[in-house]
Amino acid sequence: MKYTVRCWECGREVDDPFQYACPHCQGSLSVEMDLSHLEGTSAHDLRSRPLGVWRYGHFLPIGSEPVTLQEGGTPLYNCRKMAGEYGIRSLHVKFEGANPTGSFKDRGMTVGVTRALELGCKVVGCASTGNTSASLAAYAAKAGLKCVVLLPTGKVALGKLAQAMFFGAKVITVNGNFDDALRVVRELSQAGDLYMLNSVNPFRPEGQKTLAFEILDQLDLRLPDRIVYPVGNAANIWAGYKALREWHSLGWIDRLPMFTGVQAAGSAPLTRSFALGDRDFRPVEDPETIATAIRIGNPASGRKALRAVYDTGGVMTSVTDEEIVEAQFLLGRKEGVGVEPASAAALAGVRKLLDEGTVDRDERVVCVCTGHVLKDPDTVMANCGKLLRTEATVEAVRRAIDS
Ligand code: AN7
Repeated sequence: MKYTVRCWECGREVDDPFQYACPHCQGSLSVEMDLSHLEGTSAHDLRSRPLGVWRYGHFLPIGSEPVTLQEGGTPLYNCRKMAGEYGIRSLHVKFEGANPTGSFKDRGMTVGVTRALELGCKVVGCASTGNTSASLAAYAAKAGLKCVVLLPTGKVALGKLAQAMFFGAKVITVNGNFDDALRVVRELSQAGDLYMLNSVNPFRPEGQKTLAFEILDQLDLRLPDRIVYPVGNAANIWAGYKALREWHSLGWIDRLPMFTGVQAAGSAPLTRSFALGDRDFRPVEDPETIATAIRIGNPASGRKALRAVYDTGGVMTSVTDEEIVEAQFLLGRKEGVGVEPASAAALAGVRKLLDEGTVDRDERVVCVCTGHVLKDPDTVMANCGKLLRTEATVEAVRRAIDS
């Protein structure tokens, strides 16, 4: 695998594997893959390999045996009833909850933790709204690495916290939000305390590219009109765009779908700047939303995400907590698919954009649903009505059924 790590802003090559920003301009980094050996091939040539992250090894900057939990290969559901409810031609859900730790983060972590081993690191760490920490903890366990995770106190869904602790990470909650935790982890990584596996590490989004590759493979390379992502720290939507740009550069596809991002209304810095037509953004100081996964005010990959949206004719929008919960329950009860609130934001965004007329009813849309419903049982219980408890008799149970 030949590749170069470059500053995404100024284009300079960055050789030091322990830099997470450009030493010259502080811009964010990106891996540039040399794909010349794939010229003259097509996406069909990969079809004999099992669906999953490592089907796409040619597009990943890893030369060693990967640390893998068999991530990727998640279902793409054709949600006909949801499509009917929303009044759109076709709506697919890419269900990332089916990954080993229940979120899309596993795609980046298999690459990131393998990279940590290649570099001889002993300690890995991240800041997280929850899913990154759960995923890193699992892959660090598999790799035999020490793992440190920093979480915002009181704002991490129970399932995610339980996973990080279960897999043996050193779990530290900081008094502040995700943006504060990321600042501290950046400093720790610069001081050499740990190898940082947040998505500012350019190897993480490389793994996350495979989410978009899989969507196209599962649609037999019939491009959807639009792919909709929930947006928090903003790396995933950019990774999808980078992925399809790579296939486009090889001539494997002839256009790109419209990359569309959805933020929660209480933490929507990118949506605000999109509305102004800006390519940069101002952070939100006190982000707040029920979708704690995307409760992020200063998205590290915000500028990259805006590029993905502008370059493909997509949009950024935001949805309220009520709209998120409504979409989450509709998907569960119409389709039997359980996703966490942040993931449901993507669906709620589709409904809103349809109602506004921004999304056409004739479009074929794919929603990326990033995490499993079991990640956040508290939100489910708070919105489910109450349990029915009765005497253990047929009569009492019949009364309860009819109530
Ligand atoms: C379910 O775990 O940032 O826009 O620290 O868990 O690439 O950040 C999680 C993000 C969407 C947003 N859906 O993805 C973390 C973290 C779920 C998530 C996102 C996250 P990005």
